[in-house]
Amino acid sequence: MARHLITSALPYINGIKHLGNMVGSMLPADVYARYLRQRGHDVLYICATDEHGTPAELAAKEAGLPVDTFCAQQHDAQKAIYDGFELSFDYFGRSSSAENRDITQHFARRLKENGFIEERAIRQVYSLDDERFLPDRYIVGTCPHCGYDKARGDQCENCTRVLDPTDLIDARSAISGSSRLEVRETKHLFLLQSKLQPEVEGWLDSNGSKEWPTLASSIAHKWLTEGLQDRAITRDLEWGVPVPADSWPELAAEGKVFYVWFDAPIEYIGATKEWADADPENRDWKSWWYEADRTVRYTEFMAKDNVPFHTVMFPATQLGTREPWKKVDYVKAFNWLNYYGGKFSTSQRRGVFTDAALELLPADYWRYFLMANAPESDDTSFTWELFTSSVNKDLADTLGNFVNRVLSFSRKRFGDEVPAGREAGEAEAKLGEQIAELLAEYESHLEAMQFRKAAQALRALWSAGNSYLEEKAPWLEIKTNQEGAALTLRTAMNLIRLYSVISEPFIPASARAMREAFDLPGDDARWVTADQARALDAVPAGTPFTVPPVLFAKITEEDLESYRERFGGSEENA
Ligand code: B3M
Ligand code: ZN
Repeated sequence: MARHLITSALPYINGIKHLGNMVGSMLPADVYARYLRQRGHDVLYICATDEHGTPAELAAKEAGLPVDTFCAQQHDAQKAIYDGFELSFDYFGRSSSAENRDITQHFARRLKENGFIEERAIRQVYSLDDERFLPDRYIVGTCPHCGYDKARGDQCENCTRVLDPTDLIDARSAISGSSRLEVRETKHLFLLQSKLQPEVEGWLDSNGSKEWPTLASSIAHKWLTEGLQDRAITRDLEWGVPVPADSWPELAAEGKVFYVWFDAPIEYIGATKEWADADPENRDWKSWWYEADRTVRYTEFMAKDNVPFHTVMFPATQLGTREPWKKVDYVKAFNWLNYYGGKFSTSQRRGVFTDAALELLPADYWRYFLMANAPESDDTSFTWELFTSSVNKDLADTLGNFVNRVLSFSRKRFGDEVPAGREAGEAEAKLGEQIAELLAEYESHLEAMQFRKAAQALRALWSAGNSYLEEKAPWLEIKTNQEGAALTLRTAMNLIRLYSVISEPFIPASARAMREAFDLPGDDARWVTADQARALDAVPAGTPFTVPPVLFAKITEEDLESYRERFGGSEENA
């Protein structure tokens, strides 16, 4: 048994996330966490809302709410959706917590003591009408590179170039629209990443990053090759972790707060402390994070744009404290999920959002489709056509139909208990071998976090049941050989029980329904061994069972049409 610390990138607070966000971080982390728990490992899966920064302040303003109220509401709204998706967080925290404030300030103090934080005077845009500095997205104007007239102070959305607010042409305040702006000098804290570069490189070379997916390791190395820049880690904002007055009285008095990307990764630790503070008698956050290297394996899940922050900047921050903080062991990074080849867009609300998805269909449909098509080696696309065919073929026909057919036929012919029938024969031995082999394949893909391949292997396991059933054809067999038909059905029911265990990481609700079909007291989802898979006898004859309601309803042509209409299909995105 190992200890596994798992985190997924913290969803930003400014709005409901889309399916691309879901498949790029939280969902695969959940699949992995569930699998490891079933195997008996000690798993701690931590996530939180990322609540600071200008987008939060601006979204709150748009909603007409104080930013703390807005964040509290949005946190609850996101949490409810993730519960709906059955994400099995051990804790879902908030980066605005007192825990994160304390730990972030502690990090900053230590970095200062060790000479990795420096105060520098920089020139920033100040709005005379708003009476404040305008960091990042608080300033808009025309992009000097492409001429787009709604470019933000930190980046042009049109050409994606990273900007400095002073680059913008015809700059104006995003708050008031005022263009009475001037450049003023103000002091900020800088993290001296350039000084930490050699250590980050040394750490990356020695920590097994060569085994990471290329996507993660190549991005990390690219950043290092380009050279780490010192970065401003404070902002002039109301909402954020305050710069501690004991270390920087002047900046604290000016109300400076830390930049969101400084405190967000620290919230992985902060949220773990939130988890422990909720039950201090029984939970120990430090053993996961502090001097934990030898016992804990730490895996992070994220989309590719988040990789530099996690593989370079956060480790640099940790190393600079000169304290034994747990650093990431494995980074699982994802490409983009597109919507019909175009981008999912939060600002334009294009694509399928997590709230709407759950209104349409149960979580398992989405979980399965998304993981089976996860953008691992490349970007992939969501289309309603692909989604429909995957749900109908794999979930409804291959798995759901098998379950319902076997259980209802057996009940009709043999009653409410698993029938006895003959001893297992050659066909069952062959099936057992095949299942054990496929299971080993499935496990190795899950261990390697190769989710598309794992989904394929899972599908192959479901198909093997169908082939067995077709071959034995118990509905014919029963006419001449009652005992033989009973054996076939008993074996098929054992497959259902096996499916209930091994499908759990992908489709937990349906797995539960399958498991609960059998009255096996004390049965849990504990993983099966190869021998158990080969024997297929966990559900003995005489076990009472019920027929669950249809596991997966097919998506009809009319449904498909209505989805296309409601969400927009290929035409709009071509
Ligand atoms: N909040 C993800 C994003 O909004 C960002 C992740 C933080 S992880 C520490 O792109
Ligand atoms: Zn541009």
